[in-house]
Amino acid sequence: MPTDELMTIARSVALAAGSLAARRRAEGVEIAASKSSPEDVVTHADRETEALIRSMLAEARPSDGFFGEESGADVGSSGLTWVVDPIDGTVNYLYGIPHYAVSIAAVEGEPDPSTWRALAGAVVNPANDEVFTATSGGGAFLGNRRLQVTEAELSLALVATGFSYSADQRREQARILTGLISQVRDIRRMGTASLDLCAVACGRANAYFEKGLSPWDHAAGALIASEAGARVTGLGGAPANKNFLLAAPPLLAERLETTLANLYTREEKLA
Ligand code: LIP
Repeated sequence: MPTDELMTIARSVALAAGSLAARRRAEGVEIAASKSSPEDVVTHADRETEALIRSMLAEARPSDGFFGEESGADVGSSGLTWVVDPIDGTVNYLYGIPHYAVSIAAVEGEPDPSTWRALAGAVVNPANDEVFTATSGGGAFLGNRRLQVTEAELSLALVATGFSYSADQRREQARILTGLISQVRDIRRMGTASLDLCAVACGRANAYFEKGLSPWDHAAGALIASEAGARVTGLGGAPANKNFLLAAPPLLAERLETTLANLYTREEKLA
């Protein structure tokens, strides 16, 4: 199927799921369970939204695989997998902060960010009706506006980042931030990886980096950022992965990656 048709499916499903998530938010959100730590929660709306996404994708593309944050993975027979975060920015959503997103990407190959090829993606923020989309080789868009990153000096870069649900990992991340913050314009911690990547794509942030992301956090946003001209990478030229992801215009990405690599200990680079 052409990538623009995959993107159309991702966008329409994300819009429907976003409407559901917004309705549930207005009705009041309740925690269903905690996951990796008490801070890492899943709401009933997360689960309901992923179930809607899963059913719509199964109807549209019954042979494809599915890899979702809340309901796990099903291998398909088509060679394509839908990588889904039903509500990215769950803590923002729980607290009523209007900065969360439905993130849906179609990838070719195994649902492994170090090997997959992202073909199409959509990130929808139901709180402000912004719709970010991209297709591989077809560009990135906010609505109908094509997106293109612009370079910035490191010292004038507005850098987005995020923190782990693990207190020990947050302690390490804060140490890195202490070393970085005096070398850049400022830091933003907005709470939603997919929208952080879209922020890089549309110039609301010059760069974004984070350690410990899950595949569904960045599957669609990384495609949107790269199609807008950003370099999306891991440390030391590795592909973006759970260990580390950075997105920025190419020259800034190189400077920021070098700066961060000098801040991480050898052990942290591998963790
Ligand atoms: C979140 C990411 C965010 C990260 C959080 C969490 P979730 O995803 O979007 O960037 O800092 O720790 O991983 O859990 O809301 O889907």
